[in-house]
Amino acid sequence: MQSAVDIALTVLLAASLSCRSALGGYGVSLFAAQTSPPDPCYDEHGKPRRCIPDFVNSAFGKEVKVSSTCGKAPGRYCVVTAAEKGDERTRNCHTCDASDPKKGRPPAYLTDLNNPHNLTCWQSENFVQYPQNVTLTLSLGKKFEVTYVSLQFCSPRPESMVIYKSMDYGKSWVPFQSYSTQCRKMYNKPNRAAITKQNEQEAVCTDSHTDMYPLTGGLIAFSTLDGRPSAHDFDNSPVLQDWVTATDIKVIFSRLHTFGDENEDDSELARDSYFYAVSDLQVGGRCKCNGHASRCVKDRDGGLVCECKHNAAGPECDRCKPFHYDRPWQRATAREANECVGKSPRRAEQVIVADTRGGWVKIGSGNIS
Ligand SMILES: [Ca+2]
Repeated sequence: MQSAVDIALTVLLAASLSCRSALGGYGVSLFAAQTSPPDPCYDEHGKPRRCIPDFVNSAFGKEVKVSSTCGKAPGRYCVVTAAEKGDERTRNCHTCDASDPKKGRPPAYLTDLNNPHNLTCWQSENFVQYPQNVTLTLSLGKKFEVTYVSLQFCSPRPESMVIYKSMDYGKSWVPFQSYSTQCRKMYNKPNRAAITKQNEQEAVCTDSHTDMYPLTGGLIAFSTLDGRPSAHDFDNSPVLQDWVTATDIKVIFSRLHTFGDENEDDSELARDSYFYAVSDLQVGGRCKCNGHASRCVKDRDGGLVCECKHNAAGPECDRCKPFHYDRPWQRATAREANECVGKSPRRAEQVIVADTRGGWVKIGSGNIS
């Protein structure tokens, strides 16, 4: 129950605010000072315009499911070093132990803060060699438009690996790009095939970035639009808009590089030197909102959704909200916001008043907008 004083205060406050509003917009400027910065989805005149969420590393802090991690039972691994290619190699051996925070190399180290002065590396078990593989699977939680996928290695880079994407939360997967010294043999694909307008949505295999050197710190960075002819006209390319869309990313390490010593005399020492280790997995891109939202927010269930403007709706602002179907939904472009058009009925109102003869008559009806 409100006390009499409270009610009196409320009435006074309401009265003073309405007075200020009436008196030359004082009330308006009072509120303007308190509101957040202008909405990027509208220009200074309130006209809708395309808006997009910030560019982020959507892998950061997310859980990566990994098929193999060292240290379930504490075990030896050896790091091979050589000042340069052809130099004599030395091995320094350590222990991987998942139960010891100082000696564990867990999957969480794939997506933690990447500090170049203190690299944290996830590491697989030793010698998971072809035809066995190691997979890393990452769910982004919703559709993103992915610009790049990158991996920074602590071990040598793999001899063969594939990056896949899913657009349906992991039900089906398509390759994004593969890397191999033997594209044809491993993945039945030509090496560095040309991409034309006819096959822009096709994954390519390349032998670049597959050298065993550097033995640590090597990078693989796949740029989704690189070399694709319609990239400069992305707004008008539904094929490429589809190509960059992903809900999940999977990386399969197919084959380890070795020095060929794994079957020699001291094969155990050699085998303990071959594993996959990665310090940073990044998926650079933007939350996909089709140009109708400037940010993504958590919904009631904790899932990520676009904060749709322009009368659009859906997790990716991929449809029009009810009563706004006056023209078909469209993605916003740099030139045209393509907002959904229509009017929401606040209430279907019928105004009925008493007529002079003692009966009732309807004097107005319909939508108030
Ligand atoms: Ca790390």
